[in-house]
Amino acid sequence: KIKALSAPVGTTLDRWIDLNQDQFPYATGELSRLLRDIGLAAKILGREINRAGLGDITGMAGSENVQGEDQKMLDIVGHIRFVRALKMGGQVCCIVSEEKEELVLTGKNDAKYVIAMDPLDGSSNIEVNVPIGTVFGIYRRKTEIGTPPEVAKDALQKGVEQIAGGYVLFGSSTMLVYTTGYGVNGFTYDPSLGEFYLSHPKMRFPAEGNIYSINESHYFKYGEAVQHYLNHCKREGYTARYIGSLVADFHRSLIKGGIYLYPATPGVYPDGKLRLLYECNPLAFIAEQAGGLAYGNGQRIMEIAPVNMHQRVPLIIGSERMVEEAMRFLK
Ligand code: AHM
Ligand code: MG
Repeated sequence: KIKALSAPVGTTLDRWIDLNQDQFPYATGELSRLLRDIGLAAKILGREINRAGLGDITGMAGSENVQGEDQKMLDIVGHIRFVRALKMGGQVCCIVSEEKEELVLTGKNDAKYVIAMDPLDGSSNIEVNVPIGTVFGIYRRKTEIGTPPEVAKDALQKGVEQIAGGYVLFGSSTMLVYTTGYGVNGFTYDPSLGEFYLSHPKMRFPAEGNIYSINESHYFKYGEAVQHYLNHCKREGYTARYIGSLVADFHRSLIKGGIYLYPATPGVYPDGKLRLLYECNPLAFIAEQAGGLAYGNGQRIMEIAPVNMHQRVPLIIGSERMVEEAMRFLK
């Protein structure tokens, strides 16, 4: 296995990608270009988000997405910005997006890669100025290059097939955190220079942690096992933190040590709320690369075989010890 790259803090994202490129002797540069396209789309979307309160884009768009939820205008803006950047970049043949029921075909049938993404997650937080994020997972296409991509073969791949996974956190600063399977690195955006800089090299979950993150208002809807676990968290004196923005809640766990749970709520979300392909899998990839764990339905998230592009799965993700402890209650 190729060793995780080390580069000094302050290296630009572009330079980092070039250095990484040298690590893959047989790579032809397409993945590097794709990562750059994502960096560019993140900058463009970040600009819209930063001035969101000024335009009339924080409200409802009047339409519903696949899951029947109201779409915020910024959700759609995020989708459009990413699709445009990815189409122009030409490295992906298709896109699975939370905002589109069908597979988005880019028309680039010669492209090698498939991307699954939630262009703007946590959108209920937009109008209250709370962190939101983009989540993405990248796969190699399984159909032959030059042919039209297919849902079953290209979109419905297991998380273990990801060759890159990451998120952009639009918080008090904008960060891009991603892995290509050789550790996790975080880049912070400097708006005055228009560049992402390596700020968090080789990110690792602290092995321990004492922060638990869950929507506890559903306590009586969760099964007994989850209730026992939550009682345990309180008895142990763990700290509760819940932003309601998956990327932000995950990022805090990654930095401070902690666990995030979105269990099933029978009657409301019988399979949990979060989507396997473009919310759980990319974060699971990052979690495992950073020494953490990610489970759903007692199974490693990345080993679940998807049957539907928008399927949901209960999620338990975070620091190793905390996830193991929760799993003991939930088995
Ligand atoms: P979204 O994709 O519609 O934005 O929903 C996903 C979000 C996650 O960011 C967050 O963790 C979760 O929904 C919060 O759900 P709830 O409000 O039920 O606690
Ligand atoms: Mg989402």
